[in-house]
Amino acid sequence: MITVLGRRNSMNVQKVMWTLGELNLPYRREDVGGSFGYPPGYPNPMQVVPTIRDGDLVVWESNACVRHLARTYGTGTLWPDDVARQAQADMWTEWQRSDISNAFFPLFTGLIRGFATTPEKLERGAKESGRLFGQLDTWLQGRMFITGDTLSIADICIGAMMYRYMTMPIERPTLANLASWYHRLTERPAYRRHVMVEYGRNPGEWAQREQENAGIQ
Ligand SMILES: N[C@@H](CCC(=O)N[C@@H](CS)C(=O)NCC(=O)O)C(=O)O
Repeated sequence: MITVLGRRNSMNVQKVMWTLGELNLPYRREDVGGSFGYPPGYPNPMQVVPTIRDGDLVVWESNACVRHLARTYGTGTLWPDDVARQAQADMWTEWQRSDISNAFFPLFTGLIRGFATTPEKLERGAKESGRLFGQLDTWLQGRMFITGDTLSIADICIGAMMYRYMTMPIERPTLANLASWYHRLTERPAYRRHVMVEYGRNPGEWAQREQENAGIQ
């Protein structure tokens, strides 16, 4: 049984939950982080979520958690079994953690969570996110998913952002391949269950949704 420590409305936790759902693995999730705080002895030195326990092994850093689960339980599916596709999955997973996160997180936290920002920063974040997602749109031409015909860790790490990117009140460029890919994600039961979690429009609604999601597995 895998234990996930992390609140349900965290995008980084959602990556892990979605992975578990795709792999059909049994799990237990505990509410940690945000308004739930951190229990004594929480085994992540960074004091952030998610953290997973898989037997005696503790893993933190969301993309490392996704990789661990995919390599251990999803080789040939979420972790492709040929080296070219592994490299592509890795490449885009790194891109999620670096380029697109740098553009998207200040936009999301400024617009929805009430973190300090300015209209100029929000505009820049939306423009830069649109530009970067445009690169992914080009890559997706002729591909169902990021590494080909089947879902991989790259789709999970980037796709976990997409629900928010596509539903936030921001300007988005028209990107047909990206929109089709997103639509394919929304048809997956594990995506609907773990990622398409309403997050509210402001800090008050965010806090309310966080509590409403307490205890949901
Ligand atoms: N690089 C880390 C970032 C983790 C992170 O910053 N998580 C956020 C939630 S998405 C967090 O823990 N925020 C503080 C909190 O919820 O208490 C990862 O990918 O796991």
